[in-house]
Amino acid sequence: TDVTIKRALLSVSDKTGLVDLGKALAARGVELVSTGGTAKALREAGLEVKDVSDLTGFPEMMDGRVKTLHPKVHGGLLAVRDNAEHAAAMAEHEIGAIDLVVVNLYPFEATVAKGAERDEVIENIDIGGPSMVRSAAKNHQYVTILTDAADYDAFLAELEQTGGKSTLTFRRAMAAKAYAATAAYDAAISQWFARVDQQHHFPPVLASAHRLVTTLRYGENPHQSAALYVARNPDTPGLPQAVQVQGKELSYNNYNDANAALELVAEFATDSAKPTVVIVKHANPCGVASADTLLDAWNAALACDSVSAFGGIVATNVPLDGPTANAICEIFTEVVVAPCADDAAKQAFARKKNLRLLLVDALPDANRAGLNTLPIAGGLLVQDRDTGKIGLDDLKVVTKRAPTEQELADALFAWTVAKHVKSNAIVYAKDGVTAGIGAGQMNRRDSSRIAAAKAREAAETHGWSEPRTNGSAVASDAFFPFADGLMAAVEAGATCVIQPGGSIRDEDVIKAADEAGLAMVFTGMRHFRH
Ligand code: 93A
Repeated sequence: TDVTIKRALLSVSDKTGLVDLGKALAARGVELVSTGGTAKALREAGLEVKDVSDLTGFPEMMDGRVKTLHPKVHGGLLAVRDNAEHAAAMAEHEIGAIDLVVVNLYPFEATVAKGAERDEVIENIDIGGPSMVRSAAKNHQYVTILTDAADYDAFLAELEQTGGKSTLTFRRAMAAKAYAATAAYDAAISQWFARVDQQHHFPPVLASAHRLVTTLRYGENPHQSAALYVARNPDTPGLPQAVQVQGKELSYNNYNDANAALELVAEFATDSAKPTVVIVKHANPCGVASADTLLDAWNAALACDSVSAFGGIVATNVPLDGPTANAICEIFTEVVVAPCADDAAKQAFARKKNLRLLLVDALPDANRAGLNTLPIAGGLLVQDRDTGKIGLDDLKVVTKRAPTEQELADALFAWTVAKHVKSNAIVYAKDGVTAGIGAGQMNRRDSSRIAAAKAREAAETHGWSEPRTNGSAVASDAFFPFADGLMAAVEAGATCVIQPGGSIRDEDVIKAADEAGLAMVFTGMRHFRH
């Protein structure tokens, strides 16, 4: 699979490193073919170069728009060398194989950046260059493509090592890089069009991988423009298709919240999972419950924080039925998302014209691989999705008292919810229902207190004799750095704690837990979410 480099085609706008590369190639007896400016630069360095126009039999024409777009070039790049028909075509049309392509493109972005007029910008859309890059990269089985001067040295080192050859591993890596380069190039062009035509503006790295579905009325706030894109190539199986059955157009915040609700309810997709309801506000769950019926789950989730649930986004893990739909309709709800709804449920929702009902063909796979992106000033942070999952076997009991079976079940439930709550996240749960959720605070003790206060409020609202945090399990998305956060949970009546562990003060925290008679388990895994 090593290929001897005999003929190279060089066509570069940025001539950095060109002469050194040309000299090294010539010294190895490689034939150099080049376009106008590149040939000139090589000749000035005393190298022998063949003009591409001699190869094609056509002059460079139309202001250079047509230089290398010719079968003598692309046949030489694309021919499958051990294919008899391809070889015959090469012989018949006198097409010589090209082993190496060195191309960088017309400086489109630099031309835009310097504030050039439209005509000059358009003239700097490279056509022949990307075509050669793509031809060479496609045929990387035989052809080496270099699009970045930073790779010239590595390439020459390879020639040195192999006695003038390139390896398939190297060619494949360069091909991948080449397509990334042409994709980014086209993305920059499309972004320029969007900008000058005052359309929605989108980072090129995402624009190349995503397709615009629709512009939205506005973004998170009315003065922000916004749009919805979907992945061009959903290479991750397990993503649902959603159909909007009724209701107003979805807003930016609706999409964001519906996604948060759906991603959380998707954690309850196993065969043994009970009917589960998630209510989300501002991308945080404010009530989550599993119960024997969906209606019971709805009532329990709602009771957790009925104030916050007003104008909420509801997701279920099982098809919606009439009784549940009727109950949901009793309070103002922005969006309901579920896998399927029976006729009675659809009729119930139809009474609420504005309520957006989304039906998905399946719940998303909570464990699917994928990337999360977060824009930062001048860039983008990219990380794997948080697919970390904790089972019973992963838990380490660290207190004198081990949790009861019910405590363990509640602890895991609370832990699953906490993964979907913005940090610092504290979640109390009892009997498969969240009892109190503290989200998004800058310290863990405040989150604990807020969660407990919400549980007290719920008890007052519903006339319960005690808040549901009494006898609950409490989950913390990251370790308790001090015992005080834990003590807030003890005050609220929690009897079991689930947390990652790993603080330098773990010993203090465990001691405090033992003194309070708590059972505590460590997960060894953190679930920050910002
Ligand atoms: O105008 S083009 O789109 N038409 C072509 O046929 C073509 N072939 C190479 N631009 C074309 N190129 C580009 O010319 C290369 O991508 C490179 O950026 C540039 C090199 O031109 P020169 O060798 O004259 O400096």
